[in-house]
Amino acid sequence: MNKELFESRKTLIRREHEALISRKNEEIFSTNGIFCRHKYPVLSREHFPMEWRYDFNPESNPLFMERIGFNAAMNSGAIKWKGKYLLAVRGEGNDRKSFFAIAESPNGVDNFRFWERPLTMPETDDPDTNVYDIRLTEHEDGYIYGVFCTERKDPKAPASDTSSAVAAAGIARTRDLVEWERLPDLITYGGQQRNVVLHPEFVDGKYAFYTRPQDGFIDTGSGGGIAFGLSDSMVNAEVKEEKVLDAKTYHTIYELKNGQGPAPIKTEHGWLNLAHGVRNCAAGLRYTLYLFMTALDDPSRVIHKPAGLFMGPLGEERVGDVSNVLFTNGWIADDDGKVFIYYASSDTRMHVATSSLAQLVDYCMNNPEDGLRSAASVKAINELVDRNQAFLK
Ligand code: M1P
Repeated sequence: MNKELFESRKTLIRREHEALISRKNEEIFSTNGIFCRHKYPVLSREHFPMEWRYDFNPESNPLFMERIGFNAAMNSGAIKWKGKYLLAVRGEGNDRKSFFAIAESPNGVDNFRFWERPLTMPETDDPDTNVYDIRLTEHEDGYIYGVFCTERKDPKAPASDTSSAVAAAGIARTRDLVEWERLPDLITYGGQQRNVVLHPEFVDGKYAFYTRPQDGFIDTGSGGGIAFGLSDSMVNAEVKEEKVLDAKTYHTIYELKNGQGPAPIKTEHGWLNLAHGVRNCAAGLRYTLYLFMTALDDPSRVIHKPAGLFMGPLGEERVGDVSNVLFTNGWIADDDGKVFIYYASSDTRMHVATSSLAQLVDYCMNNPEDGLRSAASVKAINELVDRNQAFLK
């Protein structure tokens, strides 16, 4: 046995891993003044703990080879917990299976370290093939809920079809983010479901969900957009009626489909909502993020919606397993009004952008809405130029 090789590889890989996870991040100056990107991804496949990847026994792994490989650290739920910034990461193994794992940072922008083990999510009687994109909601009932996509092979697919799947909303709850109680999947009547999110407060004494009814596994078809519905219970959650609150719309960044991001944040002016919109182009599907505000007395009523995208994939963010994608399912609002927006690029890695409630509210309330025609966009530009005349002399 070449003990020297084992030790030297172990030491080198440990040193480089430690340097990566303790690297300080840097805020990048933003000309838009709305949010600041950060220089480095906060998590990537290289961040997974060495103990999850290597067999540390020199007898059984004399070459210190990786035994379990990881492909991506992406679409993460987020929560501030006991003073720490936590991401409920969608890890994806080389085996294509996604799973959840908590990574913790002292400041929200760097030094994210995974907890000792991935999260053990209990299964229902109908086991999940794949689970992903968890949204964490600290509900006023006292639980933290995780609502996520559970994917299973389509039982109606013929034997020759090894791709067709069915997506539904899985639900689990916890009080400590370690022990999770799995509840039955959400029942809805609008086809399949992905991007389902629990609202943090009761609405009319009921649990409120943002849903995304879809005809098929990929196509939303007649699903229509981000919808809203109420359930009497979380233990047997059922939304009988889904009302579309933000419809997919011709010639917008959410022309093909859209989906709610994380649970909305309450402000004195309304609920801040962050979502993703998808459009088709010659390069394939393009996923960008957008922001809108709903009424405090009725979170299903949109009251402000700036035109177009809030963030789109830029530079290296454009490239990855599924290129040209930004996706978000986690953000954290601090007590001082700072907001950490966690987003994944191209289904590969996690980033953070920082902003504030004041900036996001100002953006929602004062940036022009989409007039849905080129002429309306030109009119909005001209109105801004007109208003600027008095200040540019
Ligand atoms: O690959 C891009 C995203 O595709 C899906 O989002 P949607 O259901 O809106 O198409 C999700 O599977 C998401 O995980 C993924 O990032």
